[in-house]
Amino acid sequence: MEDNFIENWDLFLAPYEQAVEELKLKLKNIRKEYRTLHRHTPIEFVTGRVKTRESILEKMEMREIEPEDMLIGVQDIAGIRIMCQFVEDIYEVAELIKKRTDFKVLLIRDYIHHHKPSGYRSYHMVIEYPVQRAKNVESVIVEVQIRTLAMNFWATIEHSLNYKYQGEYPNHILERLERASEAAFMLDQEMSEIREEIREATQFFEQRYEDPDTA
Ligand code: 0O2
Repeated sequence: MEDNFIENWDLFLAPYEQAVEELKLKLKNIRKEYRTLHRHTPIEFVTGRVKTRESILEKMEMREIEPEDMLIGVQDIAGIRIMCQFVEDIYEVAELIKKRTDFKVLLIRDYIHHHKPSGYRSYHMVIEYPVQRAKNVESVIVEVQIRTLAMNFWATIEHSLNYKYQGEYPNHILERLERASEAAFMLDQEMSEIREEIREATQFFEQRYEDPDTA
């Protein structure tokens, strides 16, 4: 696919880079605040990335997205991933995000209550984030994915396999992936059942060992 519909890709991607850096810091600060108050933090860790030019073009080609529809069709040029211990934490983080005044939530896709046919589970929020540039404010779209550690484990493995098989899984792999997705779901359910005990144990442990994120 031709890439000249964007004059300068570095310049185009710069506000997305800035949005990801700022959001990572803001979310890490939520974690820090909870820890300072010695409360269970719903955020375990945060990662973020900006799609490369190649990856944007690849997605557009695969989904037959025209250049003028890029911003609607590729909503995850900037992506933030928030990992949580428990499913309940995901919804707590989602509430915190909805109440923020520094950006706007545009839409929500709950792939936990309605998992994808692939077995993918995660909570997606598409937000509009205003980035203060040198001379103006540029609003960019950021996809925030919130998931448990178990959901993240499954999605990471499936993502790597998808690269190899390009979505055309042999049956035995497909079956294993489906079973692994159910197993991850059950692991989350089991952990939720004993979360009060886990929380107490974690807090006890954390008070003795310094968290590099809050140091
Ligand atoms: P990467 O490398 O992860 O950044 P839509 O399908 O358009 O209604 P959705 O699902 O939010 O809405 O968008 P999309 O484009 O399908 O998926 C966006 C991102 O969600 C993907 O990014 C993945 O990170 C994750 N995702 C969605 N479905 C799956 C899935 O079945 N398996 C895994 N492992 N991840 C998934 P990219 O573009 O794949 O890139």
